[in-house]
Formats: sequence, structure tokens, C-alpha cells
Amino acid sequence: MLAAAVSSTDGIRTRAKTALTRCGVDLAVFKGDAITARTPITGGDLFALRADGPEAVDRAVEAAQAAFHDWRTTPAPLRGALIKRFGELLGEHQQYLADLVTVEAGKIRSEALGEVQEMIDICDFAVGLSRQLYGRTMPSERPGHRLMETWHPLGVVGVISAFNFPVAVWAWNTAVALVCGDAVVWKPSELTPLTALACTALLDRAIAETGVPAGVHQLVLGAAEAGARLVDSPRVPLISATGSTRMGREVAPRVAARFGRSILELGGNNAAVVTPSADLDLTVNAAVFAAAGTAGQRCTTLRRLIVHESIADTVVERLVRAYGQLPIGDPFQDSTLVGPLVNEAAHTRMRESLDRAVAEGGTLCAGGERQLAEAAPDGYYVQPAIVRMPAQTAVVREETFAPILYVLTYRDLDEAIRLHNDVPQGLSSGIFTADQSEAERFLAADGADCGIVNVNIGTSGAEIGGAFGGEKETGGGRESGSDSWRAYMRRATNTVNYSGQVTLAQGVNFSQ
Ligand code: UN1
Repeated sequence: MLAAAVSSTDGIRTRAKTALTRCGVDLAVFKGDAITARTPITGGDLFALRADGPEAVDRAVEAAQAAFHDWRTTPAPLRGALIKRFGELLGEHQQYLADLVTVEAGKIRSEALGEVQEMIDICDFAVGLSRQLYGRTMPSERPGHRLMETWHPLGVVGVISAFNFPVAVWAWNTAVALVCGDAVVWKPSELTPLTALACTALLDRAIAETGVPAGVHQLVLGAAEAGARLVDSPRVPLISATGSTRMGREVAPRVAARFGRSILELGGNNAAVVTPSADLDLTVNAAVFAAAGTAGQRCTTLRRLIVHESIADTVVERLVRAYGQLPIGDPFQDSTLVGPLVNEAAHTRMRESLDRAVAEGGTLCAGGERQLAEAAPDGYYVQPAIVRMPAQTAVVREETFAPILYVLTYRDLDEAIRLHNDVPQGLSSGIFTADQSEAERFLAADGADCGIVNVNIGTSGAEIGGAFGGEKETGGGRESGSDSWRAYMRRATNTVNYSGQVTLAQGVNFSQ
């Protein structure tokens, strides 16, 4: 289903200006010509901006480090007060921030509001965390000794974020890192500078209002060279980077070479298994959001459906029918469910993958066509695609950041799990079943090998309370909830001797 028209670039620019101003961004930043803020809705240019070069990145790291020296001794619950205020400001500006997410990432309204909600939620979580940065006390083997651990702030955290979650993933890192007593230098995607400016303005306001050291958060806008400088900076003990596996392959060894730590959240190739006992209404409903939602541009997007051969025809038929009803178009229109791809390159990659899939024996069952090319010649709207594959061929094993759902079939659950795990990536997974033993098998040690494993839920749309991340080429990092905070702190093991005597561990005797 198609909307007839899309908003004009001028209208979108006006909307962006209002949102930026309301969030406290000084529009005087729009000088220079190194970065162009644009919108995938029309493909039109909105504003030109300066880019921060390597020296500016160094200055940001220095300023963050200076602020860190005071911030690390601020009691954690007081650090929480900053995030509490920031969360309130996010709530008050939710509509404006969502506008900017729609403008820059092309997300539909509900998903853009949801992304901002994810920021608010992680702030709540981090405020609670500020009173729960627990260390353990262990029994000492020596009399009159106490053995314990303390978690201390780590230093400056470099956050590199991607276009598809331009603000939520930054917030997962930043809310937690700040509560942990770290300072943050943020290098957002060059495709989404406006959301970054708006969030930074709100955080700066919270920083000023709560009397926090001014430099604890720094924004650097720039291309890959700015990111590279941050990655190589010896004064940044932790790099948290979200993006492609290709990007992670560059970042990880460089950070490791200087003995830095990294949290990597890279590509996914997420699959769901559909067993004969599955509730098909629920399955189709969940799969359509997971595969076609966000125009297939989540790292958690459902890319493979592994269906029992006895129900595969029915499942595909129902999916094709549902895909035919999907309203595609301007994400600012309330009825739209599928917005644009981020740019022409994303569309080219989708086309190439579909051609490869067909060459590898696949049958295109739905979608794949470009839409609205007349109304938006530089906007890339596509009909989400479903391709039935005879086997898990090379193209299926790669992540294409676009709405392509490959459907494979299986005979027994062992085969389904084997297929499921036989890809290089390991982010998110799901099983649709009413059979508890099948669900448990999928969740077990010899089941799905991903960081996120769901039952009767699609692969995307995780809550912030859990740890988020995945295995294999997804990079192994964990962010957001649960005990992910530990990666943002350093652990000190403390032994205190109150016995008045020297007793050596392991029974060692060294007395003269
Ligand atoms: C991403 O696509 O990089 O689970 C993050 C989800 C969202 C986060 C996705 N909460 O789909």
C-alpha cells in the first residue's frame, strides 16, 4: 500500500529547526560545509555543518579527562541526580527528539517515539543503578582479614554510534557510563548529526542545572577520521562502538593494540524458528514487525525464518498477504508502517542481495520493488521482500541492512538449530512454538548461540532491562541493562588486614 506523497524537504527543514530550537540547540552551529545533515524521507539536504578533525577530537578527550578527575569522586547517587534530570528533560522533549529521529533516520512516528522512550527508560535504570554499583565481599582465608572488591570509575569512554538507532544506543552507553563516574566523548554517525546535537544540548542543560563538571560529555561530529582518532586515543580506556562487522574488524585490533577495552555491537543475521505447534497468527504478526519494521534497518531485524516444512507454504502465504498490506511511505504520516531506506547505497545493496539470492536458487515471493520514486526521486522506499531459499547460501549468511526476509525449511529441530547457528553473526534469535520442550531446547546450551534468545517473540525490540549484545561476529559486547555496567568500571580487589600480624596467603611461611 502506498501513500501518494511525501513531505517537502523545506517542510522537513522547518520541522527540524523547530525541534532543534526547542531542545536548546543554537542554530549558529550550522556553519561550514564538511557534513551535510540530510533526510532519507526525500533524500534532500537540510543543513551544512563543520566537522571535527583529529585536533578537535584530542581537545574533546582532554576536556573529558579533566572533568573525569572531579566526576570520579562525586558519590554515585549524586551522579544519578544528573541522569534523573536528563531523563526528565528527555520526557519533556520526547516529541521533538522523535521528530529529529524521523527526519534523520526515517523512522515512523511510533518507532521514533519508542526510541526516545528507550532513552528515558535507560535513564531510569541508570538512576537506580547509581545506588547499586555493588561489589562483593568474600571470606578471606586468613584470620583478621577482610577480602572485598570495589568498583571504580574507569575514565573517558568513547561512544561511536550508528545511524539506525541514532540516540538510544548512545543513551544506553552514556547514562550508564556517567552514573559509573566516567566521562563520555560521543562520535555519532555522520548521517545523524541533528539528533546528536539535540541530545547533547539537553544533556548540557542537565549538567549545568545539576552543577556537574562541565566537560563530562563531549560531542564530536565528523567522519571516519574523527572516529579513528578516538579509537586510537591512549586516554580513552573504553571504546563502545556500534556498526558493521567491517567497522568492528578495524576498531577491535586498534583498541586492543593499546590495551584498551572495547564493547562491540556489530552485525546481526537474526533468525526465528517456526515449529509445527506455533500459533501462526502470533508468528506472522511478530515476524512482520521484526522483518519489515524500521525498513529492515535494525541490527536485530529478522533476516531468516526457519520454518518446519509441513507449514512452510502456509506461513509464506500468510506473510506475503501481510506484506501486501504494509503501508509504505512518508514516516511522518501516521498510517505509515515502513519508511525509507537510509540512502541510495542501502538500496543498491538490497538490489544486489536480491539478485544474488535469485542467482543462488531463491524465489522472490514478495516485494523488492522501489516505491514512490516519482514523489521522492532521491528517497529510497522499498517494498519489503520475502525470498524462499532452497538452502542457506552465501547471500543468506551475510547481513544486508534492508528488509529482506529469507525463508528456509527444516525437518527436525536439530536441523533447525544447526541452520540457525550456521552463520557468522550471533545477535538475536527466536523460536515460535507451543511445545515447551522445543522452547527449552532452543534456550539450552546446545540451542541458539546468540546473545538474545526469545520464545514467541521476534528478534527485535529488546527491552533495556536486559543486557544487549551478541556473540561471534556481532562482537561479544554487552550494553544497556543487567550487569553491563561492569564494563564501564574498573574492579579493585581489596584485602584489609586488621589482625595486627602478618599472615601470608596459601600458607606460605617467610618468617626469619
Ligand atoms: C540496534 O539496531 O542497533 O532490540 C539496536 C532492538 C532495539 C535496539 C536495536 N531495542 O531492536
